[in-house]
Amino acid sequence: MKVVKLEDILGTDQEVDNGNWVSRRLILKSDNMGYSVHDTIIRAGTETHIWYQNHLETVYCIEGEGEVETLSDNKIYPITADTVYALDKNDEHLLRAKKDMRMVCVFNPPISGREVHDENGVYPVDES
Ligand code: 9YT
Repeated sequence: MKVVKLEDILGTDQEVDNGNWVSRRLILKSDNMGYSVHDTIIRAGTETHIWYQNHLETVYCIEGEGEVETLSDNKIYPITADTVYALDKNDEHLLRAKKDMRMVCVFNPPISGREVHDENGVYPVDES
């Protein structure tokens, strides 16, 4: 069995900061679980364009306050603690944080480790 403590990955390659968010990647592709698990802080006052065309993501907000706007229909979903959203249609969206938001994110297929969004809000396909 594997045990990972958040404090042990802070400041390592498994902590990825893109400015709007910092993603602490706890379980990665190399762990061979079929998904990755991240503890991500979305910084207050930011808006991030995201479109995971190659991944499904489920996000559990455990702290903070913000909203998601899905761009196909311009619906706005308030997101606060104890709320899950699942991007089950690879939904293109804007993520806005009113307060710092702490999110537990699960990706299928798993993230390898260092990915950040490209200019279209996408993570690349990992062919390795
Ligand atoms: C909630 C969300 O999609 N945040 C962007 C970062 C991403 N979840 C990650 O890599 O942890």
